[in-house]
Amino acid sequence: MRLRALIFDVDGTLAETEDLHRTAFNKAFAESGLGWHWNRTTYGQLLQVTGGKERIAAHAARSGLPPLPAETIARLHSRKTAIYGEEVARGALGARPGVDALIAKARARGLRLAVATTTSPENVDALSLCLFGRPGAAVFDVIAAGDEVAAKKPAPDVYLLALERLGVDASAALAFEDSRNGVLSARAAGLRVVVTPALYTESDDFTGATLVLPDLRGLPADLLEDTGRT
Ligand code: XBP
Ligand code: MG
Repeated sequence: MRLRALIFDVDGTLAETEDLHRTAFNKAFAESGLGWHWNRTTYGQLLQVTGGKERIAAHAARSGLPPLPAETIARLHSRKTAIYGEEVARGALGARPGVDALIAKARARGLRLAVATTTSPENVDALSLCLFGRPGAAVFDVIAAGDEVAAKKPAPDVYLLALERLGVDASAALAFEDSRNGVLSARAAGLRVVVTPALYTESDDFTGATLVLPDLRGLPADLLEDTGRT
């Protein structure tokens, strides 16, 4: 069967964004007077919880603190998103090696492109402008993001939403991920997954991945030809 679409995770896959997310969380916590600070070790553990709002709630629970009201979490997270967006707009990030070339090659072959991410649509837009000089909708045919689905990764929901919007069957698409939760999500949606581990996910278990590569420069050309399925 001919391959028809590529579906990209965002954080860790298109760019090494997580440390900027981490520092944006810390700035929002400092401004709010909460007194929280997530170092890299703490953040690495918290990344098992997908979604920033969910991560804030998990930290309170893990620290034995009373649960934060939903409005407080929403306010903190919205401030964190604004800080992250300002940093990204300053050009703080670059695409991971091979990302630009793969997107160009896929376009040249008539493949459709999508995003399936746990982060918010505004973060996808900010990152897309920074990495590619164009908003998300100008680079990707479909963006499935964050709170658009009931259950975030590792649930399949966001990949299923991307496939539905693409109008493509899972057997005719290929996913790109950097984390175990991402692989579980894509696999549960019936997709094959290529993994390029990122700074925070190097030690993840990528069982189920079709291929694990240091970066996308090494993607075998035949993976873009057909799906290997009949
Ligand atoms: C990564 C995530 C996100 C980011 C922060 O998702 O789990 O929560 O860490 O973004 P993916 P938000 O790799 O699937 O893109 O604070 O906007 O959730
Ligand atoms: Mg990721």
